[in-house]
Order: sequence, then C-alpha cells, then structure tokens
Amino acid sequence: MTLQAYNPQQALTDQYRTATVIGLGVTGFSVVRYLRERGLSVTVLDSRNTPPLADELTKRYPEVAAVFGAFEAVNLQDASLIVASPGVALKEPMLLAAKREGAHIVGDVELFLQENIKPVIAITGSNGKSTVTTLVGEMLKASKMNVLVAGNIGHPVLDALTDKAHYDIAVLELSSFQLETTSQVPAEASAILNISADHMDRYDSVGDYVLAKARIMRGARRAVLPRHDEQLKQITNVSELLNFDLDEPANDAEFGVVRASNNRWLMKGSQRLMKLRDVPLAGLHNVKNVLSAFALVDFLALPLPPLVDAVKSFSGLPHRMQTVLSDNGVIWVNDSKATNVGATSTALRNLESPVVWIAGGQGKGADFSELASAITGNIKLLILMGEDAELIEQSLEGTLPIMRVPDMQSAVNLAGEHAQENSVVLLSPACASFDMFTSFEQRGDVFADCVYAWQKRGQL
Ligand code: UMA
Ligand code: ADP
Repeated sequence: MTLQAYNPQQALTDQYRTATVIGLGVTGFSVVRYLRERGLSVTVLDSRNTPPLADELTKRYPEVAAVFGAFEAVNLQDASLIVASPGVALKEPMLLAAKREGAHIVGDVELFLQENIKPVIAITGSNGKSTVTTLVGEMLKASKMNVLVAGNIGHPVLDALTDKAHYDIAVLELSSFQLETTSQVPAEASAILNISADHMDRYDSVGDYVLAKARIMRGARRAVLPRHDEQLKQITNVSELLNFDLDEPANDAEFGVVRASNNRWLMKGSQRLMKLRDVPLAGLHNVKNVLSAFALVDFLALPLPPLVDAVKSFSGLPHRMQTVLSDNGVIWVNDSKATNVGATSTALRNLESPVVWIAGGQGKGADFSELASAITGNIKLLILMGEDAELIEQSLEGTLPIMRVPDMQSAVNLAGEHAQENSVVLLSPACASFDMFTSFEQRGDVFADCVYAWQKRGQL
C-alpha cells in the first residue's frame, strides 16, 4: 500500500482520516478523545492483555477498535498516522517496521502544539521539572493570568483542547520521551534545567538521552540553561539565551545569587528579585529551580511583587523531600519522586543530620556507583528493597552499612529501630516504583502509612 505523504503546512487531523494510538494509559485515552472529536477513525493497541482503561474505552468509545496483548507488526500494516504514548519506545520493532513503510509517528504534544495558538513555556531536565512547572504556573496565576499547566506533570496536554479550557498561556512539562515524538516546540521560552543520567534502559547512551532533551530547543524563541553547562550551550541553537546558577550574574540575561551585607539575594543581573531566606523550599537545588522560574517568565515583563509572593507561598510538591512526621527527635522524609541517581544524590547532599536512608526499586539501567560521591559520614545506614536491591548493594559495597528488607513496612520498622535522636529517615529510592507500587505517589503514600503505623505501635 502507498501511504499518504505528510504535508507539514496542514494539521495532521485534517490530513488523515484514520489513526492508530499506541498505549492506553492517560495519554492514549486523551488522544482517543481528541481524535474522535475530530472525526478520525481510531484503533488502539496496548501490549498489556487488560489495560486498566479498557472498560472505560469500550463504554465511552464503543466504535474504537482495540487490540490488546503483545505488539505485532501486522497490527500496524495499514497505519498512516500513529500516535505513540511516551512510555512506548520508538525502538519497538512494530514501530520501526511501520516507519520503514512510511507511517507518520507523532506524540500527543505534537498534536497539541499544532492546534495551540497561545504562548508556551516549556520545561525539561532530569530533575526539578514538576517543581519548576508548578512554580511558573503559580507565578503566572499570581500575575492574574489564566494558565494551563500540563504535560509530563500528569495532565495530558490534549485534555485542555478537548475540555475546551480557556487559557492565556500554556506551561508544559516535557519528558525526553515526549520530546522524541515532537518535531518542533515553538515556545516563547524553553528550559533544560539540568542533566544527569536517567532512563538508561531506554537510551543507548547518556548522549542519546541529552539529544532527546535538547529537542525542546527546536523552535524556541528563548533558551533558559544552567550557566556553566557548556555541553547544553553547544547543542542549543537559539539566539536569545538566559542562564541561571548560584553564583553572581554578570548581566541582565543571567540569574544568580549575590551576598550583600547580611543577606543573600536572588538577582537578575544587577536587579534584586528577593531574599534567598524568603524561599520556603529547602536546599540550594530549589534556589536554582526558583531562579530558572524567574528566567522563564522574564519575557513577559510582569510586575515583580506578585511573582515574589508566589515563590514565598510555594511550599513544594508532595513526595519531594516532604516531611511526613517529626516524632521523638526523628524526622521522616518522603522523597519518593527521587526516581534517579541525580535526585537521590541531591537529597543526600542536602542533609547534615545523621540519616537512615531507604532506597531501591526498578533501576532503569542506572549506574548506582555514582551515588557513592554523595555518601558522607552522616549517612549511617542504607535499607534496600525492590527489584534492583542486589545491584545497588554491589555498587555501594564498602561505602556504608547496608541491610535488605522485603517490603516498605519492614524498611520503616528497621529504620525506626536504628534512627537515633536528631536523625532523619529518608525515603529516596533512586529508582522507579513499578516493581512494587503503581506509581511514585503510591510508594510515597505507603511509606507515610507505614511511618504512622510504626509511630502507633510505639505508643501502645
Ligand atoms: N504500554 C504498552 N507497551 C509499552 C509501554 C507502555 O502497551 O511498551 C502501555 C501500557 O500498557 C499502558 C500505557 O501504555 O497501558 C501507558 O502509557 P505511558 O507509559 O505512556 O503512560 P501514560 O499513562 O500515558 O502517562 C504518560 C507519562 N508516562 C510515561 O512517560 C512513562 C506520564 O509521566 C505523564 O504524566 C502522562 O503521560 C501525561 O503526560 C510519568 C512518568 O513516569 C509520570 N514520566 C517519566 C518521568 O517523569 O521520568 C518520563
Ligand atoms: P521531575 O519532575 O524532573 O522528576 P521534581 O520537581 O518532581 O522533578 O523532583 C524530582 C526529584 O528531584 C525530587 O527528589 C526532588 O527533591 C529532586 N530535585 C528537584 N529539583 C532538583 C534539582 N534542580 N536538581 C536535583 N534534584 C532536584
């Protein structure tokens, strides 16, 4: 069969009358909604035998054909337009075969950007995306703007279009997976917050992962980058560059920190933005996050006071260094969103008290020996669980005492026995959660429940 040639000047939904959606998670479901509203005939494939949204699909869209179970190339034989969910690798043989046959493969973000006419702020990076995306959203809301916050943060972008939500500006958190299926991101300002290795089960090298992230700069009018990352600067072909870091900024395109008398100030060039001590989020990595948020909204030239008020009242997101309980001199901290080595290293470096550290899960091909440089004398004990516990133990052997447990309650009980007064018990897994939990949120909630159960037991 000869497939129809794609015309980049015309919206995909005007060019194709049929589409195949790969993956029936929240993204896949939102894509089905979007395509059906535009009258396309849709087929859905999912490699699970019974994806959780299967019943909902049949109920809402009985006309949509669904093929569940192992992916087979034959199911894409006649597909011209394929919309792939971010969790499905483009290396998937069925997709490679379809591409060879001339199929057009995109993601939900590509479809959104084709139709969106409002200004976009786009954010990627290995860590801090959700924090910065939410904070930018709060800063714009405080400035009386009607903001859409969507993307990898958990709200599929196309839901905004199908819900016909009114917004003046879109703030999008974009993962490397979403960027792989997006040709251009015509944003007013795009940020790569930082890079540390992640998703090494999906990429052949860190270089490939960085290149996927760098796609966020295709079509960007302004780039926001960490000041001293020469590699990112080299691969960013955007004429207007803004940067951020914790040192002194040299000019108005630089955001940083200066010490003046007894205060440290967040600065844009020589302009004071706010006192560092008024940033409620803990840790210097969060100061970088706040600086990048100021840089991202800079092009709007908004009055400063509402922006500063938004930062002052932003207490952070759950599951990121969140205090669950302070009891008998022990602070229990939930950092379940630390799903990679970079995030957990930051958590360990930020803590000065004695730490009992709980980690483990699905390692995604990470090199856990990189954690060793963040392990100083105050990290007293590592309690490991999950699929890659053995691998982490081998990688960190000799750096600190390590114990293994089968589940979260055992981890919490053991931590409670070992934590002395003035200690922190930190859940910072450096791994994905899917071996034992449905999501990082559920893992964090289970941790909190186990901590409360431990506390209750102590009170009996
Ligand atoms: N599926 C297959 N075969 C595969 C892989 C997946 O059939 O090989 C199916 C699954 O069976 C499932 C569906 O695809 O039914 C899930 O699709 P998905 O994995 O793309 O996940 P969604 O539910 O659509 O959620 C996605 C993002 N998930 C991933 O990128 C893995 C969510 O980010 C995002 O919030 C959501 O879209 C809305 O945009 C999560 C994430 O973990 C939080 N992101 C990674 C991260 O932050 O590190 C990138
Ligand atoms: P993402 O959306 O990129 O996963 P989050 O804001 O959800 O980022 O934070 C994820 C994890 O990374 C948390 O453990 C958090 O404490 C840590 N983190 C947040 N910002 C940074 C940063 N700038 N550098 C390193 N780690 C960070």
